[in-house]
Amino acid sequence: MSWWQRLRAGLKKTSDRLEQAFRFTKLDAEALEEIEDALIMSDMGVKTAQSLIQELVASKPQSAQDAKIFLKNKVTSLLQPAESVLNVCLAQPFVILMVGVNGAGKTTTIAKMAQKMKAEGLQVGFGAVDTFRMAAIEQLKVWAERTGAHFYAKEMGADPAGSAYDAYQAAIKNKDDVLFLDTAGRLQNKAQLMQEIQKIIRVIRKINPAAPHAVLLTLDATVGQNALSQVSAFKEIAEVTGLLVTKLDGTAKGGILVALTEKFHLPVYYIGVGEHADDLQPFNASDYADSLLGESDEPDTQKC
Ligand SMILES: Nc1nc2c(ncn2[C@@H]2O[C@H](COP(=O)(O)OP(=O)(O)OP(=O)(O)O)[C@@H](O)[C@H]2O)c(=O)[nH]1
Ligand SMILES: [Mg+2]
Repeated sequence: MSWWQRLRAGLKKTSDRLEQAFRFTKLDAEALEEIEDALIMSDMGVKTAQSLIQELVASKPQSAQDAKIFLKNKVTSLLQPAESVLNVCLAQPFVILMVGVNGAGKTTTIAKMAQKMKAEGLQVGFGAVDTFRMAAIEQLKVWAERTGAHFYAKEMGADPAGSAYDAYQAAIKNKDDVLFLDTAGRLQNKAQLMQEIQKIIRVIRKINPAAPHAVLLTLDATVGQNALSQVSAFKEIAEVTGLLVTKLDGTAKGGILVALTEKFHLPVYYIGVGEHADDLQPFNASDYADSLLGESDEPDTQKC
């Protein structure tokens, strides 16, 4: 399956529901209720769904197709502020601190982003800051070997902030263009682990007060509305500069990106629809709205 097909397949539950809701002959109360239900069930949030319905009514669509196009354009404009390119040329090395809850997809997303950066000719380094689990260090090491990234790690159990510091020093010495710091997954309600992120930031700022140049929060889209509380919690302890949203090929309902953008106005740099490198793609508001609403055409611009 192409990247687009995987995204379509992932969001099928939502797009099927919306397609069904748009099979009305008259935009009456029943039809509006069905569209509203489909929007709410997509995880975009009740308030957003209700205001979209109000705007839809006010636009006085002449046909179901009209109504669908109106909604597609609205969803695109709600998502537009999130469309953004991560410019890693602003510093060398450009330090990216990866944060997120357990299993969100941080480590694999690092590997996928690194693969893209390597293809652009950038030199990449990985710092193993998740020192709690041997398997985490090993996993990152394997990805470093596969992607040709430099790998920086201390022994298991080492202080995470100290590991980050050493990785940064080594990346400077090796003239890496980008340094990813892979932190351990942490529940947003575990205060001590959350504070550790602040310590990591404090320590690497001793090398450069502008670092980290990006703090990227990886979110598993299948958690739905819980993603909102994850962003709130991580934003409280670190200045999250952008989002990476994974697993949109799974049981995600997709509307969560609308809710996230409305609430936090953070860039969404990449979305993930699978486990391979090509399954991570830059976020495009219009293509995404198309797949959410079940438009059948593959976008003109090939994604891979
Ligand atoms: N289907 C699917 N699986 C994904 C995607 N991104 C990551 N995964 C899978 O999710 C699982 C967890 O990914 P990791 O990268 O290890 O997650 P992590 O956030 O580093 O996890 P911890 O280090 O334990 O906190 C792996 O099996 C990945 O292959 C995606 O976009 N789609
Ligand atoms: Mg990991």
